[in-house]
Amino acid sequence: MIPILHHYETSPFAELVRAAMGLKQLEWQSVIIPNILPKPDLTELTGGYARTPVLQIGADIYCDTAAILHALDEFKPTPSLYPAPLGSLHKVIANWAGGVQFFAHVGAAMGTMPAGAMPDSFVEDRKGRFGLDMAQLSKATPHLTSQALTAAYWLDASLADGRSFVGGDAPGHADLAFYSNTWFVRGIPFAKATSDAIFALPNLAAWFGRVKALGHGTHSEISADEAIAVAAAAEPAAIKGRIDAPFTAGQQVAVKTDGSGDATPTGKLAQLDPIGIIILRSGERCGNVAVHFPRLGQMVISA
Ligand SMILES: N[C@@H](CCC(=O)N[C@@H](CS)C(=O)NCC(=O)O)C(=O)O
Repeated sequence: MIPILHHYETSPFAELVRAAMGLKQLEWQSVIIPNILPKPDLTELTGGYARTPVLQIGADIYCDTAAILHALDEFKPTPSLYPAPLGSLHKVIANWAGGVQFFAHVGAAMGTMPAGAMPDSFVEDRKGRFGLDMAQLSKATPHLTSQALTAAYWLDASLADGRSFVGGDAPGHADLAFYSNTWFVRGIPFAKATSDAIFALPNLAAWFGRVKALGHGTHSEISADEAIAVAAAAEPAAIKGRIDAPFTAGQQVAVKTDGSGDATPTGKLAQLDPIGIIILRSGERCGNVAVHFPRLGQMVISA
């Protein structure tokens, strides 16, 4: 089974997963999805989750980079995305980089863009779904820039002892999470001043080059219809985890992403433990699928 990534080029979280494909030298298939709602082909698979990216392995659908990286590590265990000595601490660092620091980097970069630089449809989508207000964002830009630069300074200082990656000799999830934030800032020409300040840090700049050199593995493009047909022809993999009380196996639940107003996927609960959440559901076109979420950042509600 070849992993299928549903993504679009400019998404930093998608870049994180593409770099994970590179770290593991994986062969994968790419489905380019819209960067705004509606996303009918994606939500056919997820049941409503509409963020970017989503990974598909047969009839198993992984929402959020935390669930995606865990899945890729099971799919091809070596080299690990959680190498020693940090191990699971990679997840802690990546959670910070992908949370408050993600908003600092994206806000700092997007706040520099003049009115009209982004399509109205994009601005409206982000306003409706995430409360993005471009006027307020541009006022917050100096503050957000200071937050991003502080993270850059910390990273540069950590690398000053000569280590190649955040945790030592081997790259892992934490590297990919820091990398995707700085990659986004670097890709926005209006944010050149911030990007220049970040990349003036010599240890960080050299580290960025090492992470970028991991590449993206090898991929080919397929259509959303083809990806849905792959799910329809497959059955979800056997469940390995347990269900933590007070929930019970088979219970109908909804999984709501913190801070998201997007549609909430519902299905029969198949796993709920610190490794993650799995619901079983079916779609008209995709048939039976298992939809996976990380445990952190998702609220499970009896439906
Ligand atoms: N916690 C999620 C965050 C994903 C996320 O917020 N992605 C952004 C794009 S980088 C997004 O979904 N934007 C709205 C969209 O693509 O429709 C993860 O780690 O995957």
